[in-house]
Amino acid sequence: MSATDFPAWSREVAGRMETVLAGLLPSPRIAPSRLHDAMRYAALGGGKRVRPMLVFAAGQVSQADPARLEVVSAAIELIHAYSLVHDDLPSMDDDVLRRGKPTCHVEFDEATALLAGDAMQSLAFQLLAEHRLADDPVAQLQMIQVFAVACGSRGMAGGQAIDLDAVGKALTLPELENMHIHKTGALIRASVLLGARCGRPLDPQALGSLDRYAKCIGLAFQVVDDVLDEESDSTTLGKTAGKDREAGKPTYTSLLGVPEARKFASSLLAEAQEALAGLDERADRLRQLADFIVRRDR
Ligand code: GRG
Repeated sequence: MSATDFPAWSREVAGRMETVLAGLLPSPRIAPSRLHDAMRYAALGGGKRVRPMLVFAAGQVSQADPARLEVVSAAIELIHAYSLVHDDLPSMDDDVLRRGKPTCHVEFDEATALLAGDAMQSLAFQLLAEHRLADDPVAQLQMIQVFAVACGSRGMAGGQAIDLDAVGKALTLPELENMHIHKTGALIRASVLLGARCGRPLDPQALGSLDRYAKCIGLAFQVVDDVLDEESDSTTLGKTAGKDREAGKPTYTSLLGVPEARKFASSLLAEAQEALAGLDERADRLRQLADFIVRRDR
């Protein structure tokens, strides 16, 4: 497939993820079937699959085996799906719409949604432990450690704690950035780093470039998310638009306004592209993905 045909490539990754996740998630015919149904409801049939795209694009840089990238992508999507299910619970964002359908706790019930999130998190780590992801087992253990930190209190879950604490408060720009580096950025960064580590060992300079790219793109993703939350509608987004403003949450648009937030996203995009300057055409998918993340409309 041509390197320029990004839409076809992104559809291929999304289709592949659907098949891979459907095969890895427990069947609803196996007990406890309601829990398994809820896990499949939350993880299948929706989402842009941006994180798997990042895994596959980073894997191209190190010429990684696609079978390894599938496992890492599945694990990351399961963590992402768990975070969305828990984030939507009445005790957190209390939302009723996700990926264009009722949230997991609305479709099932609160306890089942909580357990579905828990079980998806466990399944993610089970997959990383069960499948060969690196030639060297120690390198694989390091990958799992990097991933665990990205998901935990020093990563995504910690970012969510900062987010919950920030409701109704006026955060400074550095405080907002810190929140999003953890809440949204940590998993996006892990997608790039783990995808790259599935293949041939990269030199420290290339790894540093990918890390810088991932940090910029993780933050840009959130800035654009804030702009879309402000400017788009619930049907296009598949989730309730304008929720953050309504809840009194600090966002890039509440701090900077939409035009400045857009400019900030563009400067992060430029920095992400600049970070890849030393890499050859194997990084082209990452370059295209950076554009997609900043220019998307949902
Ligand atoms: C509950 C531990 C815990 C963490 C929740 C990531 C997160 C922390 C909550 C998700 C809620 C949210 C709106 C976060 C902001 C940006 C974001 C991660 C949006 C959703 O990601 P997309 O746009 O979603 O990639 P799709 O549905 O396309 O996969």
